[in-house]
Amino acid sequence: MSRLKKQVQDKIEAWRPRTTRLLKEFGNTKLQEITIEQAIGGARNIKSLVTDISYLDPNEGIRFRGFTIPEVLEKLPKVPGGEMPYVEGFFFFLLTGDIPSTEDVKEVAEEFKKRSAVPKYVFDILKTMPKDSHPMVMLSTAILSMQRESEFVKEYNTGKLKKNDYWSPTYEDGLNLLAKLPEIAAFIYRLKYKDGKIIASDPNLDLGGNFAHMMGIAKPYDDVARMYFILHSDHESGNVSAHTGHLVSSALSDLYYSISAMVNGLAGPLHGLANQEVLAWIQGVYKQMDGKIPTEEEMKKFVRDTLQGGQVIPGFGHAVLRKTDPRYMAQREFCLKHLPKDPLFQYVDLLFKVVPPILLEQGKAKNPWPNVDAQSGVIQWYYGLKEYDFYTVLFAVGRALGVVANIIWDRGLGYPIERPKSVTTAMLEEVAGIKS
Ligand code: HAX
Repeated sequence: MSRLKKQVQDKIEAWRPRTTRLLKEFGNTKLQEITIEQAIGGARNIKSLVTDISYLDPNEGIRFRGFTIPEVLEKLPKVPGGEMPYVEGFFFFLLTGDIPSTEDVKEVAEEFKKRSAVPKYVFDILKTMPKDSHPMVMLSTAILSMQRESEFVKEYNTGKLKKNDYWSPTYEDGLNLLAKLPEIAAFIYRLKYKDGKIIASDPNLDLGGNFAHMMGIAKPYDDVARMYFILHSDHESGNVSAHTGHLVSSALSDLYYSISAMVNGLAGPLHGLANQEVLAWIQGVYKQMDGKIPTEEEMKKFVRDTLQGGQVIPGFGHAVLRKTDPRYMAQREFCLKHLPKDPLFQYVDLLFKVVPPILLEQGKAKNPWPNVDAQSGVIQWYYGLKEYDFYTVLFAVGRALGVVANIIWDRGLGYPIERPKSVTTAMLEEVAGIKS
């Protein structure tokens, strides 16, 4: 057993009594009351999920294992010559809650390399898909096609796998899948947008560096990739992609089923696809402005026209956050340092200025501030990745890190199949005292 796996095992075993005690001794303790608005309104703020991997404070934003984004970026071991931490070290940190040593990072990177070979049939399947398939459909299909590789299924089918050990083959599936995702994503990109001219993986590089290499994009895109995967990894458990992964896995569907489902949830325009929508929206403005940077007044008009057309302003608002997303701020800092004069960045900066007051004045959005998706496409565009319908694939590779870590822990702590209760409209009317 690898040192990381042993560490995860020890941590899960030490943690289990806390979960068991809460369940057995305090199972009837009330956590909150639920309103009709919450039942109809997408379960907003209903506290019914448990995770120790990240926590989203509405005003502060995300903390991974108790650390803010600047702390994570500062504390984790960096790739020599780069500004960003190893993705492999970040995954170690998500799984264990400990800051890895350089030695730990090296070991995880080796583990990933050993598991990175993508079965040939995955590439064959991708090549036969219709040319206009969305890259998220291709990613989801590629992941699902590998379900036959599941170690969990093999062990489960022996009839000998005990519940407390479910996490172990799930860990194997998780590492096997994560190690392959960068190559699959880069393959989809090169197949779809670069005439199928595939660049072979370079086993000497770390995950982020190898991804940039396989995409065919020069430095510092390797750091952009690392930052992007880390920032998008986890946002506690209730968002659509993380929740879908957890939900599907709670039926003991293996990680391939779960992560493919996660990808499908992320593909919606109100969730991960918003980063593609932001770029599409900005490009629309750009064309109408003939490439000129709009004045504040001109930009306000574009925003108001969009709202009047009944559409949302992509990249703004959030179901939980009530301030500017720190993932947005981390990327903004990167832009200020590396591409301050970029016209698209100037567009986005102008939007940061004009959109919140307009949303406030409209009075509908509970959070008028920008989220992660408002800023991320600009950086990709600047480094030459202009095919914006690919952006959510990048998000998915990052998000898989968090969802895999969560599912390993879900299984370790024996979380049951998820099954919230539904009620009828008539029942709600009765509770509300409405007489028909
Ligand atoms: N532009 C215009 N209207 C907005 C808005 C925006 N950016 N954000 C919210 N609203 C509107 C909602 O559509 C809703 O209108 P109705 O009452 O007419 O239905 C009203 O304000 C109240 O919504 P809310 O309670 O503030 O927001 P929700 O929790 O329902 O939804 C969303 C949160 C993120 C989906 C929403 O803010 C939105 O659609 N934003 C634009 C899309 C986007 O950026 N999505 C990415 C979010 C981050 C993420 O998950 N990344 O992956």
